[in-house]
Amino acid sequence: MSIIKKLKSYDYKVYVTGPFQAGKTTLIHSLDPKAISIERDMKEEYRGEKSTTTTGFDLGRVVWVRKESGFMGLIVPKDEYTREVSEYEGWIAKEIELRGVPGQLHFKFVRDTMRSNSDGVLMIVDSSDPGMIGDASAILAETQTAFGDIPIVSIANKQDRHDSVSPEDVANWLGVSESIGMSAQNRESSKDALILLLRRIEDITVGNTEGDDLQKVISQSQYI
Ligand SMILES: Nc1nc2c(ncn2[C@@H]2O[C@H](COP(=O)(O)OP(=O)(O)OP(=O)(O)O)[C@@H](O)[C@H]2O)c(=O)[nH]1
Ligand SMILES: [Mg+2]
Repeated sequence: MSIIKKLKSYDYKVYVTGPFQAGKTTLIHSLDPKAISIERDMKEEYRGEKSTTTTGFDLGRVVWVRKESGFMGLIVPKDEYTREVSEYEGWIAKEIELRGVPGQLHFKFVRDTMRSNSDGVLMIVDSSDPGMIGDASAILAETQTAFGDIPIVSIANKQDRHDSVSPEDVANWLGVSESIGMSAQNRESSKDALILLLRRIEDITVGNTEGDDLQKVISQSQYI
């Protein structure tokens, strides 16, 4: 094991990117309620809402626990896992660092700084906000160029909104082959999206180049 591996406090680092107000911070807090975020109140409304926007980063820690490697498993917040570790004796446990970045284009320098040692990417897009297609494409291109060939899973977020388009339409917006429907406000769907990425990461680690058909994995896999 290299010195860097020994110093790392996680097994996999997931970089969460995407355009302004897509749902990156919401996703990370859904998965880890104790996540920390450096953000500020927005000065003006965006699409009728005055929310917060990330100016620094989000940092969440979760553990992916499975009884066997082929299972989907559970995503447990790190502090909860630490408290209840005896319940998971004999399970496979992988520590995951979730690193969210700002979506505003001018914070590119922050996105660049946060990338090191990432193992996979969740690219979050608001399926109800076609006005952000240009920024989403720019951030996707920036991400693909910077990372080379680590797994990037595209997420069509806010599927709960009546004005959202389908995940297939979001994939077409981005020019990618697939996109996964999700609502970051719903913990279960956030968890499924993260697990799909983690399975892609593990496929590469163990040399399975076929990858998963994402929607098929959700419907067929045993949970724990
Ligand atoms: N309806 C709905 N609203 C969501 C969802 N996810 C996030 N939101 C809302 O969208 C707004 C932006 O969410 P954030 O998580 O702050 O988005 P972000 O991508 O971190 O935004 P920046 O930090 O500005 O790049 C907030 O008002 C959230 O409550 C979702 O799945 N459904
Ligand atoms: Mg944010």
